[in-house]
Amino acid sequence: MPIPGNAHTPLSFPADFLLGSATAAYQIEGAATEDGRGPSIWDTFSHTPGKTWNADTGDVAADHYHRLDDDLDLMASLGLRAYRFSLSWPRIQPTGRGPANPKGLDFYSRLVDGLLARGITPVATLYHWDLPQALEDQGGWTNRATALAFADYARIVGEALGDRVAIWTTLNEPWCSAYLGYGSGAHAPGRTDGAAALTAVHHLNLAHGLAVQQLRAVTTNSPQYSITLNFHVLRGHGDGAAEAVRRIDALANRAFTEPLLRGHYPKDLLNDTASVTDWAFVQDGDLTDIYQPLDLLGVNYYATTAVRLWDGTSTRQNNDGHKDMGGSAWPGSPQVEFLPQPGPHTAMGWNIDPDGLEELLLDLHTRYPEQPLVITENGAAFDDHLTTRPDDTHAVHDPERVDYLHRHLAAAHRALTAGVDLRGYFVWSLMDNFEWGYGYSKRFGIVHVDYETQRRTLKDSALWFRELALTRTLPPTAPVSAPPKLGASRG
Ligand code: GCO
Repeated sequence: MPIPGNAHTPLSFPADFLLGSATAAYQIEGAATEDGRGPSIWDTFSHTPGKTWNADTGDVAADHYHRLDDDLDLMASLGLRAYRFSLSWPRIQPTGRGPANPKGLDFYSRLVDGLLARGITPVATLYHWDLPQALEDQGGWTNRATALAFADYARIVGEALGDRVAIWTTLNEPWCSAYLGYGSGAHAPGRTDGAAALTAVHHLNLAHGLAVQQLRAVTTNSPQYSITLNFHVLRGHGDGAAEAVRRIDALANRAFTEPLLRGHYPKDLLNDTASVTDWAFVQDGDLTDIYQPLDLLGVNYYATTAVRLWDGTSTRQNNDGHKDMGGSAWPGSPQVEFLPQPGPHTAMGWNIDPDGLEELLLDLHTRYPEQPLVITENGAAFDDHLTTRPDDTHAVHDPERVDYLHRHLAAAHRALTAGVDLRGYFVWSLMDNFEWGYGYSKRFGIVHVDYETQRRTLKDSALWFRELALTRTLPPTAPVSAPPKLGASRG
C-alpha cells in the first residue's frame, strides 16, 4: 500500500489552510537585560543552580532580538504563510504593571510589520510562560491580581498591535504554567504545591477571559481570538483504566476546555481535588468572564500519555514526559501512575504516535463541534548533526524529523477529511532554541542554530516544509539531499 501523501496519492490542504512555524519569546530572543526588559520567572529559574540542563539560560538564546530582519528573511525563504510568536510581558511591562516600555512594544511592532511586508500572517501569543518576576514575588498565578494585571497588559498590547495582528492567542499551554510551574516544580517558578497549582489553573483561565475582552475592546482589524492548550491523549492500562483516564482527563484537559468552552468546571474535577482545595478562589462572575466565544482553539500535540491505577505497593511510576523535580503535577490523583511507552521515541523520550493526533482532533470535534481548531504546535527533537559540504556550506540531514512531520500532517489531513474544522498547522519550531529545563540539549528546529556563531542552517526538514508550504501538498518523505536554492546557511 502506498504511504498516504506520497507521489501516488498526494494529500492537499485547502487554500486558506495556515501552514507556518512557531516560536516563543524566552526561547529565542536573548537580549534578556536590554532596552528596559525586566526579569521574568524564567530568568530567575534558569539562573538558579540545578534547575536547567548545563545551567543553560535564555540570556542569549538564538539572539533573535538582534537578528530580526535576517530571521524574517529566513521565514520568507521557507514560504511560511503564518508565524506564531509570543510577546515577552517583561519586555513590555518590566514589572508586570504600569506604563508600557516603548522599546519593548517597538520590537514587536517591527516584527509584525516585517511579517506583513513578507506576506506572512502574524499570530501573536500574549503569554508563553515568562511571567514578570515582580508579579511572582507577589504570588504569581496563585494571586488573583496577576489575572487582572494580565488584562491590563493585553490592553496595552492590543492598543499597539491591534490594527495588524491577525490571530491573538492569550495563553500558551496553561497546563504547563499551572501544574509544572506550581505543582511538579519542573518549570518556573519551581513551586511544588498542589493547591497552588489548582489556584493557578483558575487564575490562568480568568486571565484568558479578561484578556479576550480587553483585546476585543481595542482591536480594529477584526482579528481572531484563541487560546492554545496542550492536550493529554490518554491510553489507559490495567483494571482501573477508565478511572485513571477520567481523572487525568479532568485535571489535564477538561479543567481548561470546560470553563473556556462551556462555562463551568467539571464536577468530577472538583470532587477529585476536594482534599487539596475547596476551590474558594472561584468568585461569582468568574466563569462568565472566562467563557468567551473563541474563533480558534489551539492544539499542541507531541505524544500520548499512558496511565493506570497504582496498586499502592510497587514503586509508583512517574513517566509523564516531564522532568522529575520532586513535586507532583497531578494534585488529588496520587493513585494514578504514568507508564513508560513503547517506541519509537524522539530525543525527548516521547513516543511517536501520529494516530493520537487524529484521535485528539476527532475527539475535540465531537465534544465541541462548533469550535474551529488549529494545530499550534507539533514537532520533534532529534540528535541532529551538522555536516559541512565540500563547498563549505552546511546541511543537517534529519530524516526522522521529516518522517515525524509527514506522519502527523497525514494524520491531521485524515481528521480534516473526516469533517474536523481544522484551520492550520504550525511546526514547532522554526529554529533550535532554549528547551526550558532541558536547555540547549534538545533541538526542535527545522532550522539549525549554531549557538557559538548564531549561524542558521536549514535542515532537510526545513526544505521539506518549504515544499509543503509552497504547494500545500504533502511532499514525499525521502530526505532532501539537493543543496537548497535559498539561504542554506545564514550567518
Ligand atoms: C511546549 C511549549 C514549547 C516547547 C515545545 C517542546 O509545548 O512545551 O509550547 O515552548 O518548547 O512544546 O517541548
